[in-house]
Amino acid sequence: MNKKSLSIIIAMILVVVVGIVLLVLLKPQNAGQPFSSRPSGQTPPLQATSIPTVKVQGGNLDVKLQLGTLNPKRFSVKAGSQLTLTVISADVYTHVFKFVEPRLQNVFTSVDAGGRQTITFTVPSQKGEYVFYCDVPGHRGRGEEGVMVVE
Ligand SMILES: [Cu+2]
Repeated sequence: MNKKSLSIIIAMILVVVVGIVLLVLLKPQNAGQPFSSRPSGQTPPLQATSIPTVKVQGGNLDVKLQLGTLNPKRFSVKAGSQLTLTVISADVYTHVFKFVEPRLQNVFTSVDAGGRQTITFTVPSQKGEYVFYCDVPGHRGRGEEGVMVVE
């Protein structure tokens, strides 16, 4: 095999490799990503569109925690109202209910496996979204996270 044909073969291999790389890089766009059909500039948060919002009735709400999830993931409540949360461990693990918001740090409870605890507090008068989660290491990352919508 002479030098010329060797360099032709190398050039062909390069073209094929570059072609494959381009295919791999471009494929996701051609296949169409889940949100590519959404008009640009309109990107509501994922939770707002895909997770139903449970409206709190009568100032009481059960929140069930279990490894990897909690229910409801999103609830709405009136600003400044009194809310009693019944936090339930729906599996064989201890869970810890907690808000991210510094002003809600007192709204906090630990529940033993299969147990329940109630917490009553005054919902903030400031409208907005307040994230709550399970504070047991590793649980929030598995999906034990939700949003209280104050409206
Ligand atoms: Cu947990």
